[in-house]
Amino acid sequence: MEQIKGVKTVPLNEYYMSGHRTCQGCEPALAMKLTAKAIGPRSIVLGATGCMYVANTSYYTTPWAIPWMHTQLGAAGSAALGTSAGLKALMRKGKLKEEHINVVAICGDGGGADMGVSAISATLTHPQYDSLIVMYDNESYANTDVQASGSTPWGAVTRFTPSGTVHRITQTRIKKNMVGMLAAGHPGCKYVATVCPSFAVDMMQKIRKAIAIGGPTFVHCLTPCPKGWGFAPDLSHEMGIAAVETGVWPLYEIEDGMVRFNGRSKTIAEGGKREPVGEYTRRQDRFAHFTAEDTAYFQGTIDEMWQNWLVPAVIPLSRAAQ
Ligand SMILES: Cc1ncc(C[n+]2csc(CCOP(=O)(O)OP(=O)(O)O)c2C)c(N)n1
Ligand code: SF4
Ligand SMILES: [Mg+2]
Repeated sequence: MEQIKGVKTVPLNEYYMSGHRTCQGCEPALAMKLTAKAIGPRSIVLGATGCMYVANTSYYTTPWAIPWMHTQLGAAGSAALGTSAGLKALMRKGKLKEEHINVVAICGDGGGADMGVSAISATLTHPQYDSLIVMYDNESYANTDVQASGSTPWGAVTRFTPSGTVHRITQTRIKKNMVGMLAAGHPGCKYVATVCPSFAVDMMQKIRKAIAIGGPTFVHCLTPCPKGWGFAPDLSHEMGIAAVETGVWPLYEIEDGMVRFNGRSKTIAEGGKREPVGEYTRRQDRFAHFTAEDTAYFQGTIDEMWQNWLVPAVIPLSRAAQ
């Protein structure tokens, strides 16, 4: 497939269309649309349980205009690997015409960063099977009413982490660094990247690149969720932009072990200004209980990742003085 060079070369055809029942302003739905555009018609999509399964599979309707199959919540990795291996076997036996079919598994953060991380890890150790895993990250188990996941940011209110009078902050865990972890631990995986639908061309370019590179690849997509994060549906787009501009969500790709920052994150990595994280948190109800101290603490975790990590915003290690 040809690389998408800019907005003028974005494919016009849609393969994720009307027929779904996601909330207004649902960015995971936009992530599906952009992914489908980038992968095109010769593709099989495997969708793990979550909003992007439940809201997309109402009886007798589907937004998918390409083959789509549901898979179990923690099974995006195994579904991708099994489908890719199955296609290969069928083609080898002459039961299927020899051609490249894109295998793309899609999971949420609960399914991918928590429950399914072992299956994703296993898939990334099999370079002979082509597949892409896209993890849309709305930073909660949204479909079951917004419980905290390992991908929920510090301090955020969820159904399981309310803010109380005795304990203002009950979500005391720091967001898991999924891409850094996968990149550092899987030498057989040639491409991992972070994306956000607010940067649509960048996202489609990376999805297509992941497929073109071959082998198992992984893309982590930050997808603002109006219901779970508590903001008006027309603000989804700017919420993604604020995540990148504040440095909360760095946009980068790692190809054959080389890290490349993209867009605004490249400017930040080169020493450019980051907006204060308050510009991001103050617009979301899940952070409404934050005091100035809480915002300062959250800011500190973002500063730490950009200033002190071995590879800023990617690998959370620093070297001890010998
Ligand atoms: C093994 C298993 N445990 C629990 C559930 C219930 N369940 C269905 S969807 C869901 C939330 C999934 O969260 P995530 O993967 O982040 O996707 P989102 O709902 O946020 O889109 C849960 C817990 C399930 N379907 N299967
Ligand atoms: S809860 Fe969030 S992720 Fe789920 S359909 Fe609504 S906006 Fe989309
Ligand atoms: Mg989720």
